[in-house]
Amino acid sequence: MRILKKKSWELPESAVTSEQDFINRRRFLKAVGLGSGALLGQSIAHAATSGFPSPLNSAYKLEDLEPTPYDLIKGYNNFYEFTTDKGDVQKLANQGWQSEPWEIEIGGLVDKPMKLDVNDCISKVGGIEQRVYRMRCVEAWSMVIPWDGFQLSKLIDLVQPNAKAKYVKFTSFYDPKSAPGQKSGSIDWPYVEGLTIAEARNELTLLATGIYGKPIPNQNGAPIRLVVPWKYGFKGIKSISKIEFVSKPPLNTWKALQSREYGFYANVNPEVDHPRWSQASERVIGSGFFSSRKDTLMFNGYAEQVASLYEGLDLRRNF
Ligand SMILES: Nc1nc2c(c(=O)[nH]1)N[C@H]1C(S)=C(S)[C@@H](COP(=O)(O)O)O[C@H]1N2
Ligand SMILES: [Mo]
Repeated sequence: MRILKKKSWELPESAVTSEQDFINRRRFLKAVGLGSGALLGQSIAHAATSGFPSPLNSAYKLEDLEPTPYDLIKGYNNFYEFTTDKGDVQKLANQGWQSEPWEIEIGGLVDKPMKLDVNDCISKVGGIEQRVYRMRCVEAWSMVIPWDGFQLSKLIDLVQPNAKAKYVKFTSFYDPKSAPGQKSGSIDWPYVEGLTIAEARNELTLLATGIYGKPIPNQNGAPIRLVVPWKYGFKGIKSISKIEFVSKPPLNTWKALQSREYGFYANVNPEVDHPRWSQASERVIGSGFFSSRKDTLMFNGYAEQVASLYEGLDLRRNF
């Protein structure tokens, strides 16, 4: 990753490891007797174990959609702290990086700052629930993921932001010794993301601690990651160690990398193309040998819940 001729975030979608390459490679490894467990030699890490099994919240079920197979959700990942190769994240995130125990610090412009273990955090907010959400990456592929987690608004109520708090800044871990991608100079680590307070309080906004009813795998952002299903996937910051309430919009990692292509809002919008590819449709991961495409929905299908947040905002300029 160090001496890329083209920086990876500048690659067109077609140049990124395709899902089919990934599936073919897995098939090959299976055929030669290296199933996932053997291949990874991994002792399964147990991130935040609190609250399982979690009850399904049937208000967020997505009747019309089949969840993406678990193997694809945990085997096809973007997690640049480890590698830019989607098929290798699973291996590299399970070779010595510790997602347990995990402390999370919540502070900034709040009346009740706190620093606590992630499992204590889960108990304080009253446990977790399961919700099935669409997930749409800015690279124009999508999945359907059954998350376990809790509504971020519950945590906001606990820490009580004051009147000056207008945005929420999220920061991932920094551990270049066990996260090889962080040795690279191309990204200014740690990974940072941000939301407006209203976005953070929206009913859809989750802090996820599980997938498919099990603690979230390292490669998906153990032990706790953000899920904002109406935004492109890069807003869903993984492995959060700090949450701060601030007065100015935080400069998020992808915007810092390439502000012409990636903005602060990053709302899924089929009418506003990426400068180098169309956002009108998406490749459905796991939809068979010739992954089918489907039309991308405004706000990824969540307009009813979030459109009011952006009334009067020019979505073309505020991408
Ligand atoms: N810390 C961190 N969070 C991150 C990323 C990353 O590289 N580092 N990649 C983002 C991108 S581009 C996507 S599409 C999603 C992928 O999540 P998944 O691997 O669980 O599907 O995580 C997002 N969160
Ligand atoms: Mo993404």
